[in-house]
Parts: sequence; C-alpha cells; structure tokens
Amino acid sequence: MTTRNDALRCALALAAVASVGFAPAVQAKTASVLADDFSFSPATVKIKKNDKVRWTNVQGSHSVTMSKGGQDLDDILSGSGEVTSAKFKKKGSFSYLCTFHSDEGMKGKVVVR
Ligand SMILES: [Cu+2]
Repeated sequence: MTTRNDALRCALALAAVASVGFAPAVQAKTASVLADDFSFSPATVKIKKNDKVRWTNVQGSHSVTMSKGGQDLDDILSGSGEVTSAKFKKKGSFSYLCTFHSDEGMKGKVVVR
C-alpha cells in the first residue's frame, strides 16, 4: 500500500523538520583534507559559511598556503600526522597550494557557499 508508506514518509519528514527547528543553531562542520605526496585529497571541498577545513599531513612536508579572497593561511605541515585548520567566514571560492610542491601541481580549493 503506497498511501501508508507515504503517510509514514510524511511523518518522518515532519519529525526531521521539527528536530532541525528546535536545534539551538546550525552546527558548524569540519571537512577533512589529506596532504600526501603530492596532492591534496579531496582537491576540492565544498562547505558552508562558518564551517572549518582541517588538513592532515599523511607524509612528507607540505604547506597550506592561501592568500586570495581574504583568507590568509600559510601553515607548514612538516611531519606525518600534523594538522592545521581554518574557519571560513566568507562565501567564495578559495584556491590554495603547497608552496613546496606547486611545481608538481599540489593545490586545492575550498568552495564556501
Ligand atoms: Cu606538498
């Protein structure tokens, strides 16, 4: 019976809307990017305003260098497991690169919506 399923689906949808409605604030999320030899993975992350991106070094030495779009970041991840993060407060498309491996095309992008 489709009508019963539709009713159930509707109830679940309403419950989901209600739970979101009672949440104190929109929860900021953190997107994870891995820095490896010689790429960022994923190369492009899409986040929402006020979300964070966290870069984790898998191996080698890398930098996360970003200067355009009002988001200044120049952190060096010199060892395996080293981490840096940034919060993005403006919408836009922010390209960054690893200054050590820019010749190898080690770059990424953060798209903030
Ligand atoms: Cu690098």
